[in-house]
Amino acid sequence: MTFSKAAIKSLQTAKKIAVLTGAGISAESGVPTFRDPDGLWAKFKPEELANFDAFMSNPQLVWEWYEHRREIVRSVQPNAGHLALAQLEKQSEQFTLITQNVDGLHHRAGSQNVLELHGNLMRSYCIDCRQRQDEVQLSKEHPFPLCSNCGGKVRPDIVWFGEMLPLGIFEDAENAARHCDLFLVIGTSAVVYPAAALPLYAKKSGAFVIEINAEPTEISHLVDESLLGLSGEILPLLLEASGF
Ligand code: BJW
Ligand code: ZN
Repeated sequence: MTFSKAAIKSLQTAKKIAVLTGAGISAESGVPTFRDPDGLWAKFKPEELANFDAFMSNPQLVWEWYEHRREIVRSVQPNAGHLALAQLEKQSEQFTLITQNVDGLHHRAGSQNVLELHGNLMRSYCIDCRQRQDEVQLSKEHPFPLCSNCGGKVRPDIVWFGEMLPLGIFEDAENAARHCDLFLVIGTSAVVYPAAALPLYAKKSGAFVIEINAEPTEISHLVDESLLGLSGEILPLLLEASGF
């Protein structure tokens, strides 16, 4: 694959880099995306599982789904795309990795400055007293977990549709997007807001925006460079071509 001079130069000269990742970056690790033909939403409807009302009406079903996804994530490893971003961070003056993913693979790859916009699959909390309750054990007798502090229902620490993003995290992400020289958008269909607005904030503020995705997306026509292909292949090549 060949890269444009402008893309290489942007990597070589950027002092402040911000990155937005989505489910696509973890696909090569074996974590299903949401909207691909074989993705999570092909089998499970978001309205049945990814909102608070669904959880309240059937916590057992929702927990079965999350437990299944926790098992997948426990069994996989970060891929070359995650590792390339961790390497880029080490060699950058200022670097912010904003992720919509809840799988924790960026941390496991060694990334440090990570903003998790949509929560984390391995964390849970009580809907009544809000205490963290990460040690969730499901069994036939306890098909969904109850709080050890107050007995309330425990839910996954995931941002569902219609819910606010964690306090301060989106503000930090927006700040990074508005003040970077280079913005990378990787493996996201860019349809879920407010995350999908971040590349647009970066572009409006004068950053060079590069998208890496398996297929064109909602924002492809707005970015400076759209690289079509697998992030686990393109990212290492792009870093190598830029002398990292
Ligand atoms: C590869 C690859 C490879 C594959 N290499 N690429 C109308 C307009 C605007 C907004 C709204 C609206 N109606 C409602 C809203 C708001 C709503 C929203 O945006 N909805 C849209 C869908 C229309 N947003 C919200 O509700 C957010 N909160 C909010 O707005 O709060 C304010 C508010 C509060 C109260 C009232 C009103 C306002 C919260 C959003 C939370 C999203 N949560 C989810 C899932 C939770 C469930 C769970 O994880 O268990 O987060 S949704 C799901 O989508 C998940 C993801 O993080 C998110 C983004 O998906 P992503 O990562 O882009 O994945 P895919 O599958 O879509 O794309 C993968 C891409 O990778 C594809 O393009 C592939 O081609 C590519 N790919 N392999 C490179 N190897
Ligand atoms: Zn509680």
